Amino acid sequence: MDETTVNDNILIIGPPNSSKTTFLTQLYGRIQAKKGCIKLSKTPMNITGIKNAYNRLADGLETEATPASINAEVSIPVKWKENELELTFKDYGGEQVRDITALLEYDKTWETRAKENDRWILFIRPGQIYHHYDLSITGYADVDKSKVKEVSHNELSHQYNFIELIQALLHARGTGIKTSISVPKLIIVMTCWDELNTTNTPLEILLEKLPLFYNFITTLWKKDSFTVLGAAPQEFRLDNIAAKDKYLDELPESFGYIVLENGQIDKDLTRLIEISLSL
Ligand SMILES: Nc1nc2c(ncn2[C@@H]2O[C@H](COP(=O)(O)OP(=O)(O)OP(=O)(O)O)[C@@H](O)[C@H]2O)c(=O)[nH]1
Ligand SMILES: [Mg+2]
Repeated sequence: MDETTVNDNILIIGPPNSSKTTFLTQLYGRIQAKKGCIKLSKTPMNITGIKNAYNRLADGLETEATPASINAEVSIPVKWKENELELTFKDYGGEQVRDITALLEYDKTWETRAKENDRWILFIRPGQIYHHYDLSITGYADVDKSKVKEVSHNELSHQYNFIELIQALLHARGTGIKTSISVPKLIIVMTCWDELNTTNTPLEILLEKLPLFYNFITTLWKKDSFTVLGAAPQEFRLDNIAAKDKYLDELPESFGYIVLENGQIDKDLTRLIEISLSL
C-alpha cells in the first residue's frame, strides 16, 4: 500500500484485563481537560460507551470488565497540530480478542476492524505474563521437567497467542507478508507499567517477556512502521482507601502516563495517539 493512503483510524487491540477501557476513559479525560497535545475541537461527541467507566474513576473506583458482547463506539472530535480529526474507538469485551486465538476464527466485525483501521495499538499486560515452556526460552535438550509448567494441548503460551492473534488479524485484513509491512502501523504497548517496578525500556520488557513474539514482529514489519511503548493509564491500583482518595482529591485526569521508547515517562496520555498518527 502507498504510504500516502494511510488512514487515521486507530484500532486498540487487547485481551481481557489489559486496561483498554481505562485507557480510553483516561484519554478522554485528558482531551477534555485540554491537558495534552491533542485537544478537543468541537462537540458533538459520543462517549456513552465509556460514561460508566468515567463516572467510576471519578468516584475512585476501578472500571468493570467490559462484557464480551459489547461493542460500544467512542468518538471524540479533536484538534491535533493544524488538523481537525475525529478519533473513533471501539470499547469491546477483551474476550472477543481471546476468542480469535482460542477458536482460531474471527467474525465479520473483526474483519471490518482489521481492514478499516490502518493504525493498530496492541495492549499487552506484561505483569500478568508467566512463562510456559517454549523453545524461545531454552533449547529442547535443556528442559528441566520439574520446572516446566505443564501446557495442555489447547493452551498456547502467551507469545504464541499474540503471534496467532496478529496473524489472524493480518489475514482478516488481507495483508500479505511477502514484503515488509508498512501498513497497518503498529504500536505495541506494555500496559499497567507500574506493576513492573522497573527502570528498563518498554522494548527491554517485551524482549524479556515475549522474545519470540518480538522476533515475529521484526521479521514482518518495516522498521519504522512499528514501535514499542509503555503505559499506565491509571498509574496504580485503586484497591485501597489512600489510592481512592487521591483520585477523589486530584481527579482522574491527574493520573496515568505513557513510557516513551527511551524509558522516559510522559504524563500526556494523548501522546500515544500522536505517536500512532505519526508513524
Ligand atoms: N496497576 C494498574 N492497574 C491498572 C491500570 N490501568 C488499568 N488497571 C486495572 O486493570 C484492570 C483492567 O482494566 P480495564 O480497563 O477494565 O481492562 P479492559 O482491557 O477494558 O478489560 P476487558 O473489558 O475485560 O476487555 C482494572 O482492574 C483496572 O483498574 C494501571 O495503569 N495500573
Ligand atoms: Mg473493557
